[in-house]
Amino acid sequence: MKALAGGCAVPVLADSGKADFTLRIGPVEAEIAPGHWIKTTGYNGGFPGPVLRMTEGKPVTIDVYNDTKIPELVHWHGLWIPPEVDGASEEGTPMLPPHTHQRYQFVPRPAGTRWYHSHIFAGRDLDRSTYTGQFGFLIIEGKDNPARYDQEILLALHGWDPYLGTMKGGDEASLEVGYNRFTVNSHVLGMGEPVRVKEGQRVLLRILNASASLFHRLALPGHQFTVVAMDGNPVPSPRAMSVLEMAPAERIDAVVEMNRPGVWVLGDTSDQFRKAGLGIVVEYAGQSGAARWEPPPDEVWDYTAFGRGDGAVRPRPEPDARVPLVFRKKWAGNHWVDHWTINGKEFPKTDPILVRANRRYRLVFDNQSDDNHPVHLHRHSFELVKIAGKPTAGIMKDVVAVPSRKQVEVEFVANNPGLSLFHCHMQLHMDFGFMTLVKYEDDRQRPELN
Ligand SMILES: [Cu+2]
Repeated sequence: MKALAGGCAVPVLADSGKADFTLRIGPVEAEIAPGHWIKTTGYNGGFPGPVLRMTEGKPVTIDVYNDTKIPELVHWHGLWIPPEVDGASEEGTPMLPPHTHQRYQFVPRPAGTRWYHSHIFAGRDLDRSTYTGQFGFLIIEGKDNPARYDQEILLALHGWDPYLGTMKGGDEASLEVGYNRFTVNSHVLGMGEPVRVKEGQRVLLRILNASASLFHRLALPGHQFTVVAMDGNPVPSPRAMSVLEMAPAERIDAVVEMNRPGVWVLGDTSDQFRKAGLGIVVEYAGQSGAARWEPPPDEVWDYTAFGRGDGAVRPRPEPDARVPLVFRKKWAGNHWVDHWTINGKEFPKTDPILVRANRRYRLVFDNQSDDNHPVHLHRHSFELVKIAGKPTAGIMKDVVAVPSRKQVEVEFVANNPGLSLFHCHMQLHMDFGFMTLVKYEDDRQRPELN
């Protein structure tokens, strides 16, 4: 991305010069709680990885070094970039072999809170992919910043010491992933630096659920979160909430007015998760003492609360096509990992979602299972249209949680040709069938795909 020096006609090699960012994938040892060490894989020697701040529309170069023993791949989650660099081998991004490096170049867009993470198959190996410390914020600054705030705080949630076990009991004792410890950023609740605030400040929290499989609900006693963006995209109706619910891979930007001085726990509403570390202390200037927790009021999390007010009444133009996608569990047996199907088939045998450029598609998710699934579409954003029967408009996301036994409808414009992965973001689900590809039928530039 280096400019040619004054009038020189010699082309500059694409990989010459210093990259804007460098990531080294390698082993990490970290003390997340007193005497409790985690051995994992991370970026640049720790977790979360470095915050990558980019400007919308300004090309960037990123050098990624793989210092591990296995092929790796970094996915730039939520960006509208080509499949060759998106970071999904299913789309055609080349894997990064052990002890090699690769330079990635792309134009970052759209603006907002994005992130990056490993996107490889883990299967039953819980030392791989999103179970590890390979996650970090990627923030794309836009031309105008809609939220006014005095301080910005980044919080990434993650589970540790994962194990495969039977959580529910009963007849269908399938294996699921559990965790013994949780961190916000690099430490369990109570260890590490608190979030330091001052009375009267407006603090912008950018929160990322970097869990490989768990939903989290967060509260900060006596405070409200005004949700201004979801998955990095401004919501039409910002709204104050006592509790934030986040599916794996979701991001929320929320502004908190610091108007209740004290020392507080910003943590998971589940006692079990919070006591296992999922939280961080918020400390007002001049205040001291033990951090306090109070259970929040009961509150229902409903995406449509943040939608355009007229979403329920204004007629919506009919999409060019509707694509029904039925999600089902294929029980594999007691103490086995379940398999998952989309329209009756497991990846890689799933039917691709065929699209034509610049047409609008309605994806109709029908979750015929007992789990909630956070589904993710690569390289595109989609608009929420209907959540469990409730119409809405104007909320743009790249992950949506489809509740158990419910239907969710979203629309997207096929405006970024090339293979695009669609999958459940729970690592155990995507690895056992819950994945398919969006394929452009008129993609002449990529004849090998036809
Ligand atoms: Cu799932």
